[in-house]
Amino acid sequence: MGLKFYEERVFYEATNRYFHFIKSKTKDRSYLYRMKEFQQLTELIQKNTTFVLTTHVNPDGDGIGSALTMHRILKAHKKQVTIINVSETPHYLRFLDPEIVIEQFDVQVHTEKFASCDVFMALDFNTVDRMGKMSPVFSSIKGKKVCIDHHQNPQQVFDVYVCSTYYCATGHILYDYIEKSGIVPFTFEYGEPIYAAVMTDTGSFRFERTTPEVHRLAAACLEQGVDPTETYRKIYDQNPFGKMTLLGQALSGTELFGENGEIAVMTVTQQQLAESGMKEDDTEGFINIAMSIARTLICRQIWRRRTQKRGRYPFQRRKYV
Ligand SMILES: [Mn+2]
Repeated sequence: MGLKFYEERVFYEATNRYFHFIKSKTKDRSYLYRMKEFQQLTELIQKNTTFVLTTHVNPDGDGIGSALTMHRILKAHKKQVTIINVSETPHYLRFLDPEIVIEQFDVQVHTEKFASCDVFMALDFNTVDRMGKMSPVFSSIKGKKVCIDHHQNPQQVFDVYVCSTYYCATGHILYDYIEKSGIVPFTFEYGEPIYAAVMTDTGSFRFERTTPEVHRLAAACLEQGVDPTETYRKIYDQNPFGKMTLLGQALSGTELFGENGEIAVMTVTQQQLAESGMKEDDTEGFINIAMSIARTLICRQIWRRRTQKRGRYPFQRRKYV
């Protein structure tokens, strides 16, 4: 009984946070003119030579796509630029980086690069802890620190912010920047990573920030030769069979709470993970499938771990939708 009560309590917390998020989002009118930030960014690019870019731990399509887009903008301006990520590029996003310009963080090799670069850019995250085990190098950076991101409440540790929750993805910010600043002509080499960034962060053009402007962005990418069918297939149709059997188990164990079943609870056990041969990261997207249950507004995915010592079931927050 204790377990049930705890589950319900955390789900009501999740509900409150969700409505707070929606309320705060509608107040954001700061997107109307981003030109000041875009001019700052252009000046930084023009006046400096060495750049280090990074995205968050466990990068998604937006993180990888944005980093590659900025890398290509800087290369077009003959800058020295390195992308250093803490996690390796997920296999389904490697087609975006055919020349393998993204490097994975190595303390020995990269510490000096962070310390000595003219400009450091954080793409698709806004707090230092999202750099995972790479976080300690942040304080060694002597150059300008730039945050380019679309999440709420950026940490006050950067020198320049190109941030607004108006945008559906960091790739959307970069598209707007290219369009408004004319820093580079918009071609396929920017269109492909930007399309992947926006497609993944909007849940394939269906989440709330999918505006007419976002569809015009998609149209511009297609005009440059991006193939929507192929891009989707490369990113999403890559599931190992074990992931599908795990999804089946997670769905058959899903429970509904609330008066009309507005809250869905999906549980994945460590035993199920082990049996399917999958890792926690492989459950990415499960929550969206639970959200497709009619009338469900909130879903939370729970990890149930049985600790050897006490035989308890601690919970870990996974994701709010
Ligand atoms: Mn993003």
